[in-house]
Amino acid sequence: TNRPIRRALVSVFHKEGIEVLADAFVKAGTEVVSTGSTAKTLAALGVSVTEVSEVTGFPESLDGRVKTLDPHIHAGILADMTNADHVAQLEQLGIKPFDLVVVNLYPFADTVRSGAETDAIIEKIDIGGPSMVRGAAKNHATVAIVTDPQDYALVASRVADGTGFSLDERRWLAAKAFAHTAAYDATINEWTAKQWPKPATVAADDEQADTAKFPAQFTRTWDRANTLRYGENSHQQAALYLDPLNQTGFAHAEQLGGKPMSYNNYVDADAAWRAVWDMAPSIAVAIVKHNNPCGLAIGATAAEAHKKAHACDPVSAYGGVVACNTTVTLDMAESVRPIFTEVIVAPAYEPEALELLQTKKKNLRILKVAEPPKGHEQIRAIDGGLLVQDTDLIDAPGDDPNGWKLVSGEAADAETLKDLVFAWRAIRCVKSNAILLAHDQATVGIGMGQVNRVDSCHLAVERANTLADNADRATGAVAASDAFFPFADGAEILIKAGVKAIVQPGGSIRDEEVIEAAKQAGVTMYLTGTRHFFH
Ligand code: 93A
Repeated sequence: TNRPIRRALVSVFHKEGIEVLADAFVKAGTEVVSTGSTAKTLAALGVSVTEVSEVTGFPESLDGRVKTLDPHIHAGILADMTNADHVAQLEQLGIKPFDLVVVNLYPFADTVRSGAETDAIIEKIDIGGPSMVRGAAKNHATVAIVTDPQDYALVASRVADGTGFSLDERRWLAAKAFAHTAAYDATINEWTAKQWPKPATVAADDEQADTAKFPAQFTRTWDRANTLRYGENSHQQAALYLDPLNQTGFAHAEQLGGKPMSYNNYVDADAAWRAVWDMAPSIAVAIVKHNNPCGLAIGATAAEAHKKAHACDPVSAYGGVVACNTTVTLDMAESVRPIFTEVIVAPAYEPEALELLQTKKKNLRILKVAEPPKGHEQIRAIDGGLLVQDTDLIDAPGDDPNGWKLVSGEAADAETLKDLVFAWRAIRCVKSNAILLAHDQATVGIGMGQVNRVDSCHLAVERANTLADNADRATGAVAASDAFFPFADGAEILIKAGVKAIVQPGGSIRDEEVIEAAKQAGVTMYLTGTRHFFH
């Protein structure tokens, strides 16, 4: 089934790596047909190349929009040379078949990311390229299609030794080629659907109009970055995929040291990264385990923030993920050093800090992320579907303390209000039901992920009062609740433990009972009007 490669069509936007192919073509005496600048590049590398326009008898025209879109090219790609009738027709038409097609497409996604004008983006929608790719992939019976520069070395060796590709290999190449054009079109769709939602002039009144945010089809292709050793557990396979239109997000973190990232490392580090940026512009450090913070703090320095965050729950911090929203200093690295830590993530590292972490903590995964998290949509798979929502950011109406409603006790003094604002921002990264106690810009007790709010209150108080040398951290702390108290019982636990102020959304039908409990104890209570569930 092997088919030697005698005649090749090459049309590539990215010319990297092409010298490997050129070398093989020269050695094997392969006949090469090529488009404008690809032909120039190949000629400069010593290949005797025929211009596409010579084959078509038609000049490349309309600023390159029409180059290969011609039957002299496409019949050569699509003729199945195992079919006698096709062979005879080609002969009659005076068209020679191709054995190999090498194409890569105009860089549409790169152009969108570069912030180019609409016209420039449109011009980068490749038409002739995908047509050749699809044609050659369909006709894998006799043509090998190559779209991935990673395969050039393989192609070169098959050209040079004269063997060509087997049918199985051509099928595999065809499958890769279809994935390539599918991804390309999905990216175009994602961009155009956002740019051009259904206008009111064509949307019927009774129909749910498309919006730029939720187009009629959610089509997007992520590129596989790497397969992971395993998923959440060792019997689950897993891989990381990257969004071609967002190349600065956490998933694109640069790893500067340590063991390979695992599935759970990605989940936890992403949560930690998000948590610290909710505190910007203050310097903050978060320590996350199992997608929940076991410590989060603001400090005057990164080292101080880390010490405060660690002190919240030194037991749980063992084997945690540490995120910092500013440069990791040598002091902070020293602070992390004695603690078993899985991952550290930050926007930058002092050179001495990086060296210390790389040399003294060889297993520690060190991640550098270019930009703070953005408000991308959140996607969660359910059986047979996807749920898509806006990312919950610290910009909800209830996040501005100026809009909070004082419903019990005295207005908080400046210090207390600062802690309440901290607690309210911090509660967002705690899984519901979430109760968080804070003091001096640091968490001191966190109750997370319980199926009722009373248990979360017990847990927060218990942790505050048992996990540190100073065994009564609930007294004088402030408390935040991610959603309203359905009954007074949860708030009563916090009040009994000695908290001085509580911030919560309000909105329960029993708000009055909850507020009354706070009033009785003279505890300050604010209602934000907005909740921050995190499921
Ligand atoms: O504008 S196109 O859609 N029209 C075409 O007929 C055509 N043929 C090849 N773009 C076309 N191509 C693309 O040109 C290829 O996919 C490749 O990306 C690029 C190579 O052009 P050059 O060799 O001039 O750099």
